[in-house]
Amino acid sequence: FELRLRAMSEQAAAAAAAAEAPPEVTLFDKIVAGQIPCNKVYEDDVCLAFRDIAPVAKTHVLVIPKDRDGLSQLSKADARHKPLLGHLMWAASHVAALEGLGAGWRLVVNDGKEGCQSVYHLHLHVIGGQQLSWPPGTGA
Ligand code: DGP
Repeated sequence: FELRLRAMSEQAAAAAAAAEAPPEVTLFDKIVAGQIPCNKVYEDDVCLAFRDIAPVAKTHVLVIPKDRDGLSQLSKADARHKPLLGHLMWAASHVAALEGLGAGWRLVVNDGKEGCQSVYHLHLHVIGGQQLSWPPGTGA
């Protein structure tokens, strides 16, 4: 039941976020700027990785580009973003290694309302630290 309730609230948050115009300055821009604190796991000149405020598993880290460059969501990607996207994939793998996820982990990108995206600043979820289940699907 709790899982179901959580899925419903994530859908509601995603619907609310999708209904609004994407903000000029996102919540994650504020984290990059140090205006909102985060629990940092990894940082370089291109990206920042920090613990998700509402973890879905023992390890749940978000990897974000410091400069969003139009990537409010993955479906906005065009050819110029290829190096950045590659860097983020590498950083996710690096974070998994730093977090000791050698037994396996998952990389998730939620896109848009039906993908349950709630923050419109591209982010990769690195999830693991315990046995995960599959498929993610509808949760119905
Ligand atoms: P998504 O649903 O894919 O858009 O994921 C957004 C994630 O961001 C969600 O798992 C919760 C997380 N989140 C939201 N606000 C904050 C915050 O202020 N700090 C941190 N660390 N995570 C946040």
